[in-house]
Amino acid sequence: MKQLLSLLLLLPVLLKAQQPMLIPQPEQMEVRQGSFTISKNTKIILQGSGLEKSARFLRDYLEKIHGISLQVKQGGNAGKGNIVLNYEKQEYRLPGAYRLDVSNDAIYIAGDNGEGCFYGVQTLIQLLPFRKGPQLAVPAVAITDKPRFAYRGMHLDVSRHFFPVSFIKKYIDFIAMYKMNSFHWHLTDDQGWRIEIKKYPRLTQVGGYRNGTIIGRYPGKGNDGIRYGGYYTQEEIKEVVKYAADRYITVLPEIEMPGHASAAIAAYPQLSCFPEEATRHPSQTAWNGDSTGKKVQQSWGVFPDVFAPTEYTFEFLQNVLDEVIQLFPGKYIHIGGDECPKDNWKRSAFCQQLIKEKGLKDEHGLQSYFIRRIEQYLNKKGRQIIGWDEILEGGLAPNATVMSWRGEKGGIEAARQQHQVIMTPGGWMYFDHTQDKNEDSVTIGGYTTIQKVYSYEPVPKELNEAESNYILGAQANLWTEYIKNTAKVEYMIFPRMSALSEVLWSRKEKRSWPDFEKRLGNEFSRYDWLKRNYSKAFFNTVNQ
Ligand code: TNX
Repeated sequence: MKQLLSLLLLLPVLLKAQQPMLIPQPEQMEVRQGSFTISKNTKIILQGSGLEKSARFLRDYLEKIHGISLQVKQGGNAGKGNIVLNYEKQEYRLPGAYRLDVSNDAIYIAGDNGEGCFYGVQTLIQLLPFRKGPQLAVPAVAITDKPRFAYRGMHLDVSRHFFPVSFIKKYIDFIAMYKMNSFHWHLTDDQGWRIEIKKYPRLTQVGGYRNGTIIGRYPGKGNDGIRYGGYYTQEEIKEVVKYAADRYITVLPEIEMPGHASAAIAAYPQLSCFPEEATRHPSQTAWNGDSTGKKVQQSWGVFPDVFAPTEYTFEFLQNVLDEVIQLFPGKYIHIGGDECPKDNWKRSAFCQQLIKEKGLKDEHGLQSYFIRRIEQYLNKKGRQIIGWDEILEGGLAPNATVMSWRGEKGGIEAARQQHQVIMTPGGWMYFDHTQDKNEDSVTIGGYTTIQKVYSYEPVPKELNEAESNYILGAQANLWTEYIKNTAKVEYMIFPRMSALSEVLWSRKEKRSWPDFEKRLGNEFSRYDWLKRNYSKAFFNTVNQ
C-alpha cells in the first residue's frame, strides 16, 4: 500500500519526464498514453491538395536521417497506421497554425494552410527518437499551435566570407526546423560582391574577389595574402530560392547602397564620386598586392568610398535591381542604407550642387534622397524596400520597412511613424557576438549568451498597442568577418537560434527560461544526432 502510494505520488513526476521536449514551445500540448510506430508500411496520405511540399519534406527527412522510406499517397481512405496530412480552417491572422494529433492508430496533421501543415511536420520530426529505423515510436500527443510574429528571420553575410550553395541549403533547413520563415541573404559588401548580374559581369569577375584578408582581429596581424572570393550564379540563386520556397521560407536579398560599396566600385569605378582616386585602406591594416586604382577591401569596418548619387549610379542600380527582382519573387528587397560615411559627398562638388538643386538640408538629406529614389523605382515594380535604421536619417522613404540594429531606438521611432519594423538590436540579436567568456577562436566581440537571446522581447514597452502592430517580428544577424567556415557558422547560431525561435513563435506568456533550460539538454542531443556543431558555452554560463 505504502509502495503504491509513493508510486502514485511519483506519477506526475514520471509523466512530466515524458513530456516531449519541443522548441519552440507549442501553444497547447496534451500528452497521452501510448505511442504510434512509424515503420516502412506507414504511408503519408494527403487529404488536401497543395500539401506536397510538406509530404516531400517529411518523406525525404525520414529517409535521409532515419533510414525509413515511406510512400506518399494522394487522397484515398486514411485507414489505420498512416500519417495523414490535411487542412482544417482555423482562421488565424498569420499563416502557420496547425493541429497535430498522434494516437496509437495514426498521426494526423491539419494545417490552417500549407505553412501550418509544414510546421506540423516540423513538430512531428522533433518528436522522433534520435535513431535510425526500422521502427520509430512517436509519443501520443495532441498539439495545437500557432506563430506569434509574422516575420521570423535569420540573416547570413556571405560577402565577408563565402559559403557554398550546399551549405546555404543546410542553413535554410535550420531555419525551417525552428519554424522560421525568412532568410536574409547579405549578398554585397565592401569585401565581395556575390550575386551574378548579367549586365555587369565585372561585379563578380572583379568585385567577387579580394587579394588578401587581414589576419586575426581588426586591425589584424598582417595579411594572409590569399586571393579570396566566389559568387552565386543566377541559376544557383534560383535553386536556393526554390529550395527555400519549398520550406515556406522567403529569401530576402540585400544589395547594399549607398555605403558598403567598395566591391561594386572596384568593378565599376565610375560609381564613386572620385573614380580616379585609389581605394584607401586604414593605415593600421596590412594590404596585399597592387594598391593602385579601385580595389575590393581586405579588412573590416566602414569605408569612405561610397556610391555617388549620379544618374550613372541610379541607372546602374536600377539595372542591377531589375535582375534581382527577377530572381527573388518576395515582396521585399533589402537595400542596406547603413553606415554610409558622408566624407566623399561633402568634398564632392557634384554632391554639393545636387543638395542645393534638390533643396536638401545636408548630406543626410542626400542619403534620404538616394533611398527614396530607389524606393520609388522598386515600388513601381510592385516591391517594397527594407533598410537598416540609418534610412531614418534625413527622413524615411514613404513605404520603407526598418530593420532596427543600433538598439531599439530606430525601430521605436519608425513604428511611431507608422512604418513596419523588424527588430535586430545588436545586444540581443547579433549572433556574431561572443557567447562564451573564453571563446577559443576570434569573434567580433560583444557578449550575447543564450539566456540573453531568450530574454529578448521584440515589442518594446515604449510602444502603445496600435504602434506595437508595426513590429513584424525579429531577426538574428550573422556577420561573418570572423566566421571563415561552415562549422563556425553552426557554432555561432547553435544553440542561440533555438532561443530565438521561441521568442518569435511562442506566446509571450508561454515563455519561461527555467522551462526552456530543461529542454536544452535534449536539443544538444538532437544536435549530436544530426551532427551539427554547437557551442557548449551554456554549461559555463548556467550559474551566472
Ligand atoms: C555592423 S549591422 C554592420 C555590418 C558589420 C557588423 C558587425 C549593420 C547594418 N552593419 O557591416 O558586419 O556591424 O557586427
